[in-house]
Amino acid sequence: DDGGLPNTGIVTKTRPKTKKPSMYKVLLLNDDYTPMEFVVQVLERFFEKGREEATAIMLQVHRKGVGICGVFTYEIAETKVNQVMDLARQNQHPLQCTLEKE
Ligand code: TYC
Repeated sequence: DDGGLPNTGIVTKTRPKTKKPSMYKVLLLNDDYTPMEFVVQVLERFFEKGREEATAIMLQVHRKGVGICGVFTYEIAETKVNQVMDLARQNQHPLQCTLEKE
């Protein structure tokens, strides 16, 4: 079946209607002032990381300048970024968190 209208010669392609949502990386950026312990706690609290993984990600950001906290749909990624930025601001740390389309 070509899925087209009958007797019209119009042929349309059928495809599954379901689309995978675009995914977004949440990134942490390095700075010289945010305490390492604060970054580890952010990763534990908002990204459900255990102590070891949180520490590894924090050190990756510290050494390389940027690191991935996780990959989410847009709405979730945006919420995480806002949660991190709000907590950093409350604690007067310059920590920057952003999102990037995969
Ligand atoms: N570079 C910071 C320090 O030496 C630690 C740090 C790590 C800051 C990761 C931000 O996203 C960050 N205290």
